[in-house]
Amino acid sequence: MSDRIHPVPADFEAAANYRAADYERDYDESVRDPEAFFARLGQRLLWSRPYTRAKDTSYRLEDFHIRWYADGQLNASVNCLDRHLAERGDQVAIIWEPDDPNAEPRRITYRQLHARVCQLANALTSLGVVKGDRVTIYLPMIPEAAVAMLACARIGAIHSVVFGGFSPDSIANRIADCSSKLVITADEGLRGGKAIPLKANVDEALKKPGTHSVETVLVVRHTGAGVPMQMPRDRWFDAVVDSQPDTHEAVPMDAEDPLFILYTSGSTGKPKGVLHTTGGYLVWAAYTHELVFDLKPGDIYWCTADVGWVTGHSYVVYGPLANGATSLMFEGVPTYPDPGRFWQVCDRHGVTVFYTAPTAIRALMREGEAPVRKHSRRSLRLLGTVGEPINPEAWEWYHRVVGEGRCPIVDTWWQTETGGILISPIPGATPTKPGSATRPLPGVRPALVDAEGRLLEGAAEGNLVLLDSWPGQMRSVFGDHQRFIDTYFKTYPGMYFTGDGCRRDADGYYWITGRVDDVINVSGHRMGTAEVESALVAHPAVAEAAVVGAPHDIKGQGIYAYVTLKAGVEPSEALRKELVAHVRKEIGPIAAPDWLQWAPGLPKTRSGKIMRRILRKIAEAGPEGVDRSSLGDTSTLADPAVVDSLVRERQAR
Ligand code: 6R9
Repeated sequence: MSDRIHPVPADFEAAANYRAADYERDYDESVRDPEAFFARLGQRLLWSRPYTRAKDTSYRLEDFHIRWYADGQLNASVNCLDRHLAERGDQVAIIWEPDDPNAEPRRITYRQLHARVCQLANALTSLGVVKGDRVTIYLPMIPEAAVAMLACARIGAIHSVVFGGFSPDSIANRIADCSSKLVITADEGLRGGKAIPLKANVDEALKKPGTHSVETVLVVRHTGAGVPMQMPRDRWFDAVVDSQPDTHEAVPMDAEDPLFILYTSGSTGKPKGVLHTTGGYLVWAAYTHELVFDLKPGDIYWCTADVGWVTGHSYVVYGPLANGATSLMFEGVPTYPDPGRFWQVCDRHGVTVFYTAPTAIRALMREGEAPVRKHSRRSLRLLGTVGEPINPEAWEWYHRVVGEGRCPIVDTWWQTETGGILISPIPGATPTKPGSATRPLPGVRPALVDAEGRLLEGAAEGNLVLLDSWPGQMRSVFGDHQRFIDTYFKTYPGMYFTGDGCRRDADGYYWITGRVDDVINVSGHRMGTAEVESALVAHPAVAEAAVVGAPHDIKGQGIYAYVTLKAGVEPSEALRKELVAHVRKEIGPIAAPDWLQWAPGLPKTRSGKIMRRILRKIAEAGPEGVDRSSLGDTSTLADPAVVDSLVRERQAR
């Protein structure tokens, strides 16, 4: 991988909230005196009852517990809304940019958002929802999604947001797992000009076994499409909410009372309900949002993630609103109506901080520079990425083309389980290296271990663990605490295991190499799939690549590469040879793909993660062809048809 260093730009550093010396000081304190450090961090929130102790955690299996600010009380909605009213009640909290570029954006002030959240909190109470009840939210990227989350938080109901792209089966499973009492949805969603039948999907889901706990479905009128309403279960959101008082006395929550559940897939089994609690989660979301994005008054901050993913929870809703920022919420997709949309939106609203995923960057890079250059992007001062390792090629393009070389890039490593960012540059403090998430934030203690759990020192490569807790850490798997302990704390006793492989260089920079189950062992050499992919993508003909291991007679595992070519490039035998030679040259002979299949598209989850499990199965198939049943559930893919074309290609080979 690239070892090119980008220093902190002098003008950025001069204006930054936080510089290198601040980082060293805070990091040292967080290790030397964690109680003092974390107690100070908690002071950024408003507590209705102050805590007397910040940290009370132990990873030892005999005495396992994770508690933060435990005797304190607060309410997340009060922290995101009421607290700001006196000083910035008329400041815009949420800018909403609709899917259709010709439709009107909405600007909602803190005062307006507070009033609407209070109304919904009153409505939920009148519908019998009480503290501890679960509420499923299945909404498009519209302000009502934030309103729904904050109204739940206000009355102490635990929200479970289900991404608007999930199927009726997935919704039903998630409702059944946590026995939701109420569902909040919309008539339809809109993405890239296409209507998504949300209400119809909920109707379908509620016919499935295990969903009888649902008493009420609130339906937001969004596109205005006619949808059948089943009385008395289904109620129009406006009809129930508009008549409610716009003040509400928030329910005080213990710091360790649950705030939300978010389902996430593991390597095996059904999705886990990752449980986050109130105090620690909000402290961490707010602290990291301000620190990593160098938040300043007047910033227009845009995180493109959907609220159906953890990034949307922490960095569209809770972090920015707890900090009194202006958060842009975008309903659409990067390529609609054209691949210049992101930059058109940046110009339209004067976006200063922009946070997206490498997959989006690669997709836009494939379209060339013209759609970017068409828009000014003058307001941008900081760029971020999250979700997967970013290949240096895409990093450099993001930096040079999108950021015109002036905007630092924060490559933020974290997980649904971690609640917020753990490893990332701090833009005014940390020189960056393309492809590296750089160094741990204050309060975070990463380490590398070998397969036996022995700690590795200095420059090394191994499995990424965390030696101690931080406030944003998940507290449990909903309904299955043992699964939480077994999944994360049994592999390496006394440590939290991330499931990621990682390299640390001589400067102490961390380079995430991908999930450990994505590491290929070629002739006894460990090979990161990300590394091979990065090399492939660095070739001018390649738009995107995914690499998996496949059984190999001599090497044990061989390297199987799926390659998507840039628009206008034709596949050929000569190009195939050229790409293999290119990887051999970039990394070395052991990295040369043994097989290379052209892929018109890659199977991705709707959050943009490549489903390597499916690619591995296709790559593993013997002469009898691909066994479709071995591919598992492909219905949650962004485009399930991609799988058919890959299987056809594979069988024809
Ligand atoms: C926030 C989020 C978590 C997994 C994580 C890792 C990968 C996330 C990354 C990254 C390299 C980054 N990941 N950020 N890998 N560099 N900056 O994405 O949560 O959906 O739970 O995924 O994503 O493999 O373990 P989640």
